[in-house]
Amino acid sequence: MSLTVEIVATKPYEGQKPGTSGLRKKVKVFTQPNYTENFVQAILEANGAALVGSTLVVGGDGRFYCKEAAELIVRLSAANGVSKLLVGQNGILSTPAVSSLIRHNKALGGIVLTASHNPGGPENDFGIKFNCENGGPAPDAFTNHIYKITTEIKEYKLVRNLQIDISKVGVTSFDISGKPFTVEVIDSVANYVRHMEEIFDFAKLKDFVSGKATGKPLKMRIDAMNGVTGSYVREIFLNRLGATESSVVHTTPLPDFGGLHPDPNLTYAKDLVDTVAHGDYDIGAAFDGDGDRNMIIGSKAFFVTPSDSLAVIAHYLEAIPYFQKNGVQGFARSMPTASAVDLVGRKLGKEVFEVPTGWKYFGNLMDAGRLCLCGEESFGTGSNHIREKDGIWAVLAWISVMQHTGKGIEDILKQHWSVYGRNYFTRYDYEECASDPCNEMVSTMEKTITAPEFVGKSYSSGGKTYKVKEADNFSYTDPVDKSVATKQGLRIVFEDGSRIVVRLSGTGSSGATVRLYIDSYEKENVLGQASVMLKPLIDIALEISQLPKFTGRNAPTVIT
Ligand code: VG1
Ligand code: CO
Repeated sequence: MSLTVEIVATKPYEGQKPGTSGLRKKVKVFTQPNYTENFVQAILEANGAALVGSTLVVGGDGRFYCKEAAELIVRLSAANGVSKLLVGQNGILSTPAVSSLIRHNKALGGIVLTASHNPGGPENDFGIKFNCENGGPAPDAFTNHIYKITTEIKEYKLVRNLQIDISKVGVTSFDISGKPFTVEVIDSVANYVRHMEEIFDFAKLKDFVSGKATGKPLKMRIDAMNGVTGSYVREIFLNRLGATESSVVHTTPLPDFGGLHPDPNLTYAKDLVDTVAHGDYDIGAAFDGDGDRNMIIGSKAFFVTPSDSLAVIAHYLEAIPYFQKNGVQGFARSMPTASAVDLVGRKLGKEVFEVPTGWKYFGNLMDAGRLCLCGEESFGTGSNHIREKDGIWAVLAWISVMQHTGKGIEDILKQHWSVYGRNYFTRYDYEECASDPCNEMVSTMEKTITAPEFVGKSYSSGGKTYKVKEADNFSYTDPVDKSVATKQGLRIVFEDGSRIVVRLSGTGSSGATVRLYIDSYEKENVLGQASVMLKPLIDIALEISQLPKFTGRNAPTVIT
């Protein structure tokens, strides 16, 4: 039976502007009549003529409304001339898995249903983002185009009667007004697991994890935080690497993440941190809702900052077969990320890039063959095996480093610092503040720090004095396509290389979140406590930004 395309009249909704990584709003916003339809239609149209006859990947982190949204995308795609959809079973695919699938299938792109680390459930957040044919998040020019379409949209196209059961793996073909349309529901984990097996030496890792090689099994606690990684974690760590059942927790993806806030940091992954602090573990790890972030802790919950994690992996890339085979190109980090990886890059004679916050800025450099490893301070680490950060990949990289060195995590870090010195780093997040005062704070601070007399000024606190070397609102010119991103965060750099960075989050669903990043390098004094070492600079940052006055907050919501 041939199905027909229906044209449905609609009106624009305000505010469908993608942020750092897609559009994120409350579920109640997405479920308004035509809201999701409008945005998906805009994504499809933004692909222009390439959409007709294309293949797209669809999947998400399993949060509330994912399945309904995936089914809706099937009906909209069918009506807009897409020829094939690869849909994760039950709508489930991690963000790195989507990126991998797009690349393996040479798809035009993928629609990812996630609000990442934001809480899920009917009262919380949903999100949609588009990844392009390189597998990476759509660049600014593309998301601006999507946004423009949402402001002018008058109709969307739908095949209303198309019925599809995405709970069963299999291929279904349809006839849409005489044109073929295929939906292939795929196993959510199979392709990704194969990809990881190509990158790492699973046989070696299995002997290490199971204890066959060392005489004692690796004691792990891998916490999927009820997010999408649960299914991947079980297959990889239990079935392939032979870890024991008790090594993995919270491995059932739940629509509300079981009430957890699936953000792998010291505040929201408290259960992991407490358990590893009091128990007998060699490594603890957690991921966010969509599986692209990771937190790594060592025995006794020894915390590895994401900036250090990146630098250590860079130093030991030869422990990973993928890099032995493909070679090591340059490294990169987002601007607020501490510059530990730069030191490794310098030593190895590699290019090192500093890009704005958001994984989309790494893609061009990877596509141009100039970048193979990158990271963000926000618990993002990844390589050019895909075009997204990849939480499970990072844990496999760390286990490879442990296997390669025969050392524990704390020792690996201490040795690294003894060679390179240490970048002390902390981030303060002030979540859900009122928007207007935060915008005012940023514009006031921008005026202060870009005034000519600001450079050369000295600030003192806690017996330390810092002299301003330069200050700006970070802007970035992509070395490959020369596109420019402006206003990417206020940055004060002091003479000794220490930095204060302030920016507003682009991933929240309401209000404003202020992020304050503090970074200070020490060549010799590498065994201090970050909170103590950075206290003077934090006080100076609060003074210059007048953050307590503008936000009314005396303490951050999250400290990393
Ligand atoms: C945050 C992080 C940023 C990350 C982005 C998406 O953005 O700071 O580093 O790329 O989230 O990650 P913002 O604008 O809120 O600071 V995810 O795992 O939420 O897709
Ligand atoms: Co994420």
